[in-house]
Amino acid sequence: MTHGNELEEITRQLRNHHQEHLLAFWPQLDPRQRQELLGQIRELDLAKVDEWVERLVQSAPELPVARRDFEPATSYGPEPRSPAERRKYKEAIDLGEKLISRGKVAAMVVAGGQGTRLGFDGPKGNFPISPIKQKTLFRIFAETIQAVTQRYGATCPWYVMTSPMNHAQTVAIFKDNNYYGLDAKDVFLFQQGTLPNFDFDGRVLLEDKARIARSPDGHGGCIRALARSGALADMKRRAVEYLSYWQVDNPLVRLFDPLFIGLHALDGAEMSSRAVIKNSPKEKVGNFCLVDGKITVIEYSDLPDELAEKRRPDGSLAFELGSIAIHIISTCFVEKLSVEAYSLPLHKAVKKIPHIDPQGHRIEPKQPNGVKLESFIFDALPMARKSIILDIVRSEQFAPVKNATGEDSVEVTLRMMVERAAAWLESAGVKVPRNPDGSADCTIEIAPSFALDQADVPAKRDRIPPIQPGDKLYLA
Ligand code: UD2
Repeated sequence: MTHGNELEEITRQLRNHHQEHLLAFWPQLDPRQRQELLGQIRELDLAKVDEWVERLVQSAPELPVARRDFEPATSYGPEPRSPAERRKYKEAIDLGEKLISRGKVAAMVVAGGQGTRLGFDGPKGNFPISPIKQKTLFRIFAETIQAVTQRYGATCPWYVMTSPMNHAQTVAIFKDNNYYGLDAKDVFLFQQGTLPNFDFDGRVLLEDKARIARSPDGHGGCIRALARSGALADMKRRAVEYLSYWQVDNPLVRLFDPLFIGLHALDGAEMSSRAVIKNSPKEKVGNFCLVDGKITVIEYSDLPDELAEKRRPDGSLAFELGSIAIHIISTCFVEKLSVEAYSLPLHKAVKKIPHIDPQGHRIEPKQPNGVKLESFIFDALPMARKSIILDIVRSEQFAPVKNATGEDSVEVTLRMMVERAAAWLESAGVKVPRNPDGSADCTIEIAPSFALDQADVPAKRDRIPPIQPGDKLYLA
């Protein structure tokens, strides 16, 4: 097809799908820009675009299921609740350790988000968070992986999902930091896909005259990205069977937890989750519900108030299990999901989207002006043959850094890191100076090389000096 014919054909198609404005600036573009724009338009699946506009952009978001169908989900507790469970936990820990030491478990972090709420310039994984050494999130995870590798004598590959918005920067950060001491061949950085952005009338927005406005396709995009990037093939080559999945914002996450991995494997689960007991009915975490007998996450914004507020006779919340986005995912399940038939549903997010207007002027909106579409990894849960939930003690494993101030802020995360370290030392008989309000009157940072969890501390008791009020103590 000649260039002219192709342009005519594309114009006709765009007109049929009410997207002809994408070529509005064609006469002003140079040949390179024209090629670029045509390439982007060719990549748009216009039939899908129509479907998204009708079903998502122009309609109110649908509840995933009718509200009468929600039931609270149940979980394993952080500690066994019966002698039979005690035996099962022991068996699970043994199995989990065996799987890690045989190299069957890999780490996977989703780090493609734009981190706008934190107001940090650059990939969020590069945010310095540790209380004394100012280690970045990426460094803390890398040191944890290294400590696990040393403990179990196995290679634990690390898959890091980025997005086109931060991939090059993330790669440069890993290179500049020499992969934080990990072997570069065991760190696999791969990019998620993007989806076009829309105005409220369903028109695809232009970022500039030759470029369609797009944004990352959500953490659910990891399924397709794992397959497309070759990461899934890499896992299969290494005979990895389980992925330890987490979000880049949580420095307390316990990677490679033998109990969690072992319970998942013993129960024959395909995708499993960690949960916190919610601290309020509307805490901003997903809610684990049972829908048609399947574990399903309903986002806080979608759980009807009367269910969020519902209480049991003992006063606890009926829907108390909050999703903290920590999962074990079997690689065979990823493979199953990566087949089109299992594609995850898209959700609509109304956002402020910079774009150019029909006159070509750059607009930086002050109010939400359009729609981004995303898929969520937790929507895969009901597709799993079997799924289990394991509660955590919040102060041990969950302190996401999301905001500059207020809840889930840097200050809260820092405090939780210090308090966890203090609690670990106290459990080994170390005297930690405390303020009248009970908070630690000192700053403590424990490197993963020193302890991966509380149980590692007693053996190193003689390496811990006495702590005076106001001290800064780094243990590595
Ligand atoms: C997420 C969960 C919420 C709860 C909470 C725990 C959703 C919709 N909600 O809330 O239920 O579990 O976390 O902290 O997920 N990301 C990508 N690519 C994308 C979008 C996000 O990699 O296209 C990553 C991002 O880098 C981050 C994670 O996914 O690591 C979470 O994204 P978020 O900060 O948008 O999620 P949040 O805080 O709304």
